[in-house]
Amino acid sequence: TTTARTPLATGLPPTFLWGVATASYQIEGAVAEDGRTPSIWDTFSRVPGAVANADNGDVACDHYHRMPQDVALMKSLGVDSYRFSVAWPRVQPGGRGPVNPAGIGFYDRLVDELLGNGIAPWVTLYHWDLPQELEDAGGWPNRDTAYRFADYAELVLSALGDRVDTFTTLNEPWCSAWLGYNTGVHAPGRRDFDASLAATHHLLLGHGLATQRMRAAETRPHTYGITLNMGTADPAADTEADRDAARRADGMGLRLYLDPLHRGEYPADVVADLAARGSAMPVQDGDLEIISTPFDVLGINFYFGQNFAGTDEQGNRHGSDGEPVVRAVFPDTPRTAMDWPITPERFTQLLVRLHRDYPGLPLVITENGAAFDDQPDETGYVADDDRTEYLASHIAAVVAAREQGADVRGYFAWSLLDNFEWAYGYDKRFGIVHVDYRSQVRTPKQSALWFRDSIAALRS
Ligand code: GBH
Repeated sequence: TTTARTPLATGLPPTFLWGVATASYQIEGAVAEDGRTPSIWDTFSRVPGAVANADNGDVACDHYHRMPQDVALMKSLGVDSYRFSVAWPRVQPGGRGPVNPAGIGFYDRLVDELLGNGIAPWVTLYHWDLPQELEDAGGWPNRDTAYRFADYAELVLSALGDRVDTFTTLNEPWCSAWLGYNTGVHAPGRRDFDASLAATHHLLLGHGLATQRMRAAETRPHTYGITLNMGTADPAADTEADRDAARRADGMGLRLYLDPLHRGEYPADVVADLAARGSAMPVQDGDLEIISTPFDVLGINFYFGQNFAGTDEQGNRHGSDGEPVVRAVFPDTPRTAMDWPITPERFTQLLVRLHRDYPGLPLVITENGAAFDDQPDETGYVADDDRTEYLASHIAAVVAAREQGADVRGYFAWSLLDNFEWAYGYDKRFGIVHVDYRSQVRTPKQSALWFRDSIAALRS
């Protein structure tokens, strides 16, 4: 039973896809087993100061050894689908060459376990664990990595495509490119603006090449897609400076990805801004045709919306580097444990805008959720009213967007389990199931029971 006071979600059809999501490095552990080679996150998490408390994914949720029990947990929640990522350095050690039978064997067993429990596998090919050997060869700023990714995608399709219907290529390429190569807060921790632009282009190229290669290799039809992180970018005030800052944030964060994918061109205003600072996307002939290869579903990861100001606190429009100021100003709302604002109405705004500006793309929410300062009782149970309310209000935001025409077909909660939250380590808990990292005991939180009951109610 649940103690949630929040009303159950209504207004969604029985066919709506309900799921939970995870990612390989965040839950699997077993980083040196069965031939897996290091990824950029194994390396980065060893850099002093890179990850809170010097945490790493060596053990994480030990999912690699507890997979059947974790599938049973999903089954108990009644979800239709499980979104997980495949660890490239398990399946193709070093990022080149033939498939590693022991590595792909894990995902083979996972897929069978899911199907045996009536849960549809939803595969993400790349959730940030690039084989370190490929980073040593230049990483995503090196064009060759896009071709290596396409080879890897075909290996996975050949091994799992007989049973898996949905393959998404990349999770949040903005994070890989911008946080990994420009701000350096994610692996591989580089700080080079032009390298991050090259990474963006080669991630998108890799997506297009992989989609083409999988389609060519398949022996039955599949659903292909990509997942992007999306916020909203509104002007902090209705001034020319703030409107321009919001345009720039939206351009670099959203349109730089969606325009080439959907329209086959980089946005002209962003290209002009880049040229003004002497930078450009490293486009070769034919690249945009590859990048805009048709795909079937757009995955959306939404956490919060932001406002932007075009001036610093002193009112200057340019920073010390001479670049225009684009300063995030969080909306004045309650915050999560990440200090992120809680903005469900911006979620509706985003989905309606995608429907208007990028028509014809079926949408699935591939991640939505929140970290809060959970207080487990002596049995490990967490009465997380805050997370329950976050999920309920954001699912209601999806219902509102659908009523305005947005073609949203599913929703995956982030995350099934508390897990390794990247640079925040194990401090931040996004799970709807609590994990005691000493005992590895899993205990569904109130939000998980609410999610289970909501799904059941919508089906009945
Ligand atoms: C997702 O990243 C990841 O896919 C997932 O692995 C992770 O655990 C989860 O979210 C929770 O963090 O303030 O400039 O960074 C989400 C990363 C965080 C990217 C919010 C966009 C807002 C812009 N997103 N961020 S900025």
